[in-house]
Amino acid sequence: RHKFWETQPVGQYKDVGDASLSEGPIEPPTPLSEVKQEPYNLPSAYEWTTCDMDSSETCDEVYVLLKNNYVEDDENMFRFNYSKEFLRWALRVPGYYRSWHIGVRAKASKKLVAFISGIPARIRVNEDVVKMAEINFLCVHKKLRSKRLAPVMIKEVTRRVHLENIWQAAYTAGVVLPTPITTCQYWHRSLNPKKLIDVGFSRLGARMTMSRTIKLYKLPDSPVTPGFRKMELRDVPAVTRLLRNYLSQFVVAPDFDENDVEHWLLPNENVVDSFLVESPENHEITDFCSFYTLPSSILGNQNYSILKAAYSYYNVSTKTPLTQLMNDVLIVAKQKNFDVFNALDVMHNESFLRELKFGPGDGQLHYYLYNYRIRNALKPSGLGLVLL
Ligand code: MYA
Ligand code: JJ1
Repeated sequence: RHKFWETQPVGQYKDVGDASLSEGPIEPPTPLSEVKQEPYNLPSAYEWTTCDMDSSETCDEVYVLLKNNYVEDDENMFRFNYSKEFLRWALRVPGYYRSWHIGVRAKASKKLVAFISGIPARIRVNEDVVKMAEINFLCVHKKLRSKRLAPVMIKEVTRRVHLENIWQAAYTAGVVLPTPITTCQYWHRSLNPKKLIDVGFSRLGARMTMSRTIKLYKLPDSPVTPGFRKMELRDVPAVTRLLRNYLSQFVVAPDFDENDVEHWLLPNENVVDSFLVESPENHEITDFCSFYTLPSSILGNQNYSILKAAYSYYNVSTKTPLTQLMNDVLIVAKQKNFDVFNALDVMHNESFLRELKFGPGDGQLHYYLYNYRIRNALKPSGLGLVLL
């Protein structure tokens, strides 16, 4: 059934529930001298290119490829439209390897027709912190689909990750592959219900009018928690402590240090927004919340071309109830003109989704590890990792 994935060191369907298999790497690292030195072969009309994301021209080519060919919903009404600034942020991370930003060009025209990326990360699985690659933005131009290009790209990124002496990876996909560590549900909170209904993102509920719907989703004008403010550079040490302590309870989570927190969580305009609660009494940082900006193109609507979506990222509450914290972040997202706030049922998110009027979407997100087996089945609430 999976001619390619059956050959890879990933959890196979036949092994699900086999208690004799232990947690950890599926196969051992090979000596670096045995890693293939030359790139895999592409069909002769195509060539490999390393994408220099410092170059605004190359960044623009990746942006355009993804804008026109990346992930769509099951009815092809919306397509992710990651911004150039977002792609730079997602790919030029602390310690990144330029060689992991891999493109494929048509030899004749030099047009970019496919892309896959990896970035380095330390991911903790139970007690072990493992150096991994996070693989994302796998994309093949619509005109080149179903030609088995994706397996070649996956093998090539694997080779380049191996050359850096890294043997594990984490990735997510909307499709089922062998075999998810867990499957998460997308939830959506309407901020601009009229537009969402007009573009077909949501429907008017039974026995609901437009004006009742608008009233249902109304939010206060500004956050209500005393001491709620934007995160600043000086907060990095306190946020790192808060987040590390919080993430330690999940089975799978990133092992963030201060450099990672500065990169991933310091506010970056139109890319990532972060807020915290500083106690008005003792100036302690007690709570934290964040979201990233990922618009979608609206395919074939007369009135609107972009859906402005915020995605819940990392949130930590120790003093402010999580529901109140998330209500404040919904208020900020509404102020910033987002149409919808999205979240997965990871970490403690289930505790606020229904109360804050999120509804389940029609999409799921499957999480995977490459060359690492997890012993026990994982619920989404055991996952402390959000990939972009
Ligand atoms: S997930 C986002 C993926 N991108 C999209 O969905 C954008 C729109 N779609 C496309 O661009 C194409 O349809 C893609 C497939 C490129 C997805 N992950 O070339 P093919 C398998 C993994 O004929 P195409 C993200 O970015 C499929 O099961 N495998 O197909 C994370 C089949 O294999 P098998 C996938 O449709 C990516 C084979 O490919 C995916 O032209 C993580 C068919 O190839 C998918 N999303 O192209 C990648 N979709 O026969 C894995 C299909 O066995 C990383 N396939 O069923 C693994 C870790 C690597 C590093 C390891 C380091 C140590
Ligand atoms: O956004 C998604 N679904 C929306 C739109 C559906 C349009 C028709 N298919 C949705 N809307 C309902 C919202 C409603 C608001 C009021 C309360 C009730 C709910 O369900 C879905 C997620 O649900 N998104 C996708 O399908 C996009 C692809 C998801 C897989 C992503 C793969 C990521 C790649 C790895 O990096």
